[in-house]
Amino acid sequence: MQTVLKGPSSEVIIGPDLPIVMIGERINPTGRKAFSAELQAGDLSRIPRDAQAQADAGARVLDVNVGAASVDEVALLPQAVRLVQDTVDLPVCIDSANPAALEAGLKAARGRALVNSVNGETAKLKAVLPIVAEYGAAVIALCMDDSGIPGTPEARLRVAENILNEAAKLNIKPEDILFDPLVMAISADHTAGAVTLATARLIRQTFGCNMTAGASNVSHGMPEREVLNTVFLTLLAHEGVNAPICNPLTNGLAIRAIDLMLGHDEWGMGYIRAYRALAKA
Ligand code: THG
Repeated sequence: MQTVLKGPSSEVIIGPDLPIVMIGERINPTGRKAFSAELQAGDLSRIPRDAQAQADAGARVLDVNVGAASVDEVALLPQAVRLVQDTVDLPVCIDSANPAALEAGLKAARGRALVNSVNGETAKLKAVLPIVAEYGAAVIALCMDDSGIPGTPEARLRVAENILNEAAKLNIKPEDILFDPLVMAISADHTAGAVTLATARLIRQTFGCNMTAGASNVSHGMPEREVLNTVFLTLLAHEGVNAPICNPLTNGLAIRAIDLMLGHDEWGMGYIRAYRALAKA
């Protein structure tokens, strides 16, 4: 099963036997005070720099999230999307909790974008899936619904199945859905990583769909976050998460190492190229 995304004049394919597609997470005000303040002042000048740096570090898709407190996302998200794609020829992953902002972002996006995100909540399905269908986009589907985030892998799988069925009604195909098994902080629950990994395995076995995950969420509140993030990305990849949302500046070389170890990097050229780029920078 292959998910095809497009930039202004580029194409990215996500599939089980292909190299991992990094979705760069850094255009997001969460935990970034300076960027939040800039967004609140309407200053988007950091975005081209962040976009270029992530692309240079191997990101193949860029997440775009401008959801700082009191920001008008409907106005700002399309501007941010245009700025990203004026800088780098990559598909965008349009990240907002607000369906109107998602639609405004889709209008501004060139190529074929990824919508971040829908979930199994009745209202979300109703608001987001028709937009995804109308724009012919792909979509990230979070394994949670009106009762919250299920505690077991089996219950998360049932949410995924429900989303697949609702999407099918609008002719959105399984290959155009990236499931997100949901990554929670390991500092709050030491079984959180295991539940996410088991969910990913079930989704891969049952539906064969491609998957994403916000890997960096796992390490909130813990020391040496990079160690935890790298280890978790490795385990996630082994369970079929082939398009993680992560920080390419810190995870780029590890991602290429994972590809190499999984047999997805002939002669290790991807790894060596990433090493050389890092050594030069
Ligand atoms: N699933 C999906 N989308 C998502 C998430 C997910 N989007 C947002 C988030 N989770 C993934 N993106 C981030 C972005 C930043 C961080 C974590 C996940 C992060 N930021 C640092 C902090 O908060 O401390 C600061 C980063 C910095 O200064 O560079 O950790 O799960 N579908």
